Amino acid sequence: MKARPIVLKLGGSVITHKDVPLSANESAIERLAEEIAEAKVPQLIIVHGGGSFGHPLAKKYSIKEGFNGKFSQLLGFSETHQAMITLNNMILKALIHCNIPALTIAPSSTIVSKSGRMVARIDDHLKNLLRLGLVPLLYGDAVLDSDKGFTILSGDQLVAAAAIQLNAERIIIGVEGDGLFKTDPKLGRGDLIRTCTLQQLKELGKQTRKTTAHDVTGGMQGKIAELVPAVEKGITVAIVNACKPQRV
Ligand code: IP8
Repeated sequence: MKARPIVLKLGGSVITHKDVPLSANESAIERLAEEIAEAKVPQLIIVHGGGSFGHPLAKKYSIKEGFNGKFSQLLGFSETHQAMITLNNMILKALIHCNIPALTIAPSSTIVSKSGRMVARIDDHLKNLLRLGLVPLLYGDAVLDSDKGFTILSGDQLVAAAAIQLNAERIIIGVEGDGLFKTDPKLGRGDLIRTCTLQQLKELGKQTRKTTAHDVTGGMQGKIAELVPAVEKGITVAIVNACKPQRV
């Protein structure tokens, strides 16, 4: 491959209205597609989160916890995945509209996790797409799990796995806030961390709150836990405010 790829995550709270179920933030999606097109990154992988499409349904049906044997939960699994492909299609459409040759890889059809962790390699498939000049597009999804029946695979886990397997140059995580804070900015004592070492990131992971009300995949703490192994491999991670124009 020519250049080392960049893996970009579009956070669910950026591309959807997190408080309104199944509500996409269309203007943010269109703006981000334009910004991605302008950036002309030679090897790019995009992963998006679930926001108000994936998380409320995953929570309602306890999808992350695994299959409980009930038919109603099977329908919930289908519904969660359906919500994600609906959101994915909006993003795909916006990217294609901006002349980005994106191609969706549906995690539910390609990945089987083991106790919630992605064990398979996806790099061959990604490399084939990148070689052709395509932009692989993945997303957090409801996936089959060899131990639990099914579960939720977060976009952050996919980002880290793709970046590690492909020895990415960089991970860019587009979130709703300005990045990592020493204390939770929503609690009023935000102190933005501009740069941080691997050791500091590990410490922060312990201090950060586990979940937000809407998030089944662990909020910022889940994000940090997924990113640590990528940073350990020497991959730089930038966490940027994707709600602000031109940050991504
Ligand atoms: O928003 C979760 O992905 P994330 C996807 O990246 C679902 O954690 C289906 C809840």
